[in-house]
Amino acid sequence: MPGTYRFSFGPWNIHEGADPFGPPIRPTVAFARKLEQYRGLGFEGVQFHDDDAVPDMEKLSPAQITAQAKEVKKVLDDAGLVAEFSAPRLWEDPRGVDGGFTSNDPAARRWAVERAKRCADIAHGLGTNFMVWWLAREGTYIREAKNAIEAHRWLLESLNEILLYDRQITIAIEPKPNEPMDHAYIPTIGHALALAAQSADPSRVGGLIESAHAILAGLDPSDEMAFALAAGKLWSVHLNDQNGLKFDQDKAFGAADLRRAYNQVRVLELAGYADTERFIGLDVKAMRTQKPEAATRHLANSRRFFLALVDKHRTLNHAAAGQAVAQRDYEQLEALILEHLMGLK
Ligand code: 3MF
Ligand code: MG
Repeated sequence: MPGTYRFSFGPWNIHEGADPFGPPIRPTVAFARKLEQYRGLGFEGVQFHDDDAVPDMEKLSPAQITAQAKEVKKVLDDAGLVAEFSAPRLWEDPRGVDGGFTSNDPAARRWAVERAKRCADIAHGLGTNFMVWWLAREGTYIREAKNAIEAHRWLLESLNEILLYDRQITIAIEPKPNEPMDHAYIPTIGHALALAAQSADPSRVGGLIESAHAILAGLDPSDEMAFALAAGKLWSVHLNDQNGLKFDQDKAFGAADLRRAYNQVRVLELAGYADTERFIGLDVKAMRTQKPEAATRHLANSRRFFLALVDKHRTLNHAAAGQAVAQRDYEQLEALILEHLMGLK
């Protein structure tokens, strides 16, 4: 019996459509209303930034923060949803303006670590042991602004402090090569897993791979995933698509390159990812032009395209593909794949 997939997204994936050149164009959807839509769209996992769960966390004590996170857990339970992870949103606070863990300012670095501790508390309150670190501003606008050697050591020290603070927490690092910074310090899954290996507890540090981030690094997302899967370290994904080297587009899964999307599905299928507890996260954005009533289509569509590609993988003539591989007839293999994807045979 082939496994079935579980899907997740974050509340930020239902959004007002603002971009750097224009203000919001759709009304804000209340958090509670967003949660109501998950099931209908085919999703059961909710991804949280720490302050998605506890919006005013900077003004609250650790005990109050945990209590609020537990309240959110009750809402999730009632809606038949589960929290996948909590992620420290360091990049919106003025203290994180030049990065948190790698800021030149020791007070900002201390703040970042304390914030990450609260984020771990929030994860537990929400009923999960899982954190994701997208290292938004951990990098530089100009290289000379920081000592990168020192910065990498600070990053590792921060990671270790969280691992020692919370013996249950597991952390997936989400690499991205740029944006908002010009140069980000952990641009690929290789960097993320090297950091994990040096950490105080390598068994509790893994990776989350986002398709667009790999593409922005000039890499193939399915090979990035394979690298993590081979090490047992692919703990979540942010599937989406990206049309070349430009701003992070977060297009619907498969929208720019269907064959590349197929290969991501294929590698997840080869790894038996569906049989794990892990989620298929869809980090996709609605186009600015979408009207409010049609501003969740990108989520339902991405999930549908993913499942259609799963079906394509499962219904491929694997015997014929295997034969082509055995004969090193990759022209035949390629034709077989394209014909199958296009429904020609
Ligand atoms: C940025 C991202 C982020 C992260 C999110 C969770 C807004 O390019 O992809 O989404 O995925 O912060 O870690
Ligand atoms: Mg992402």
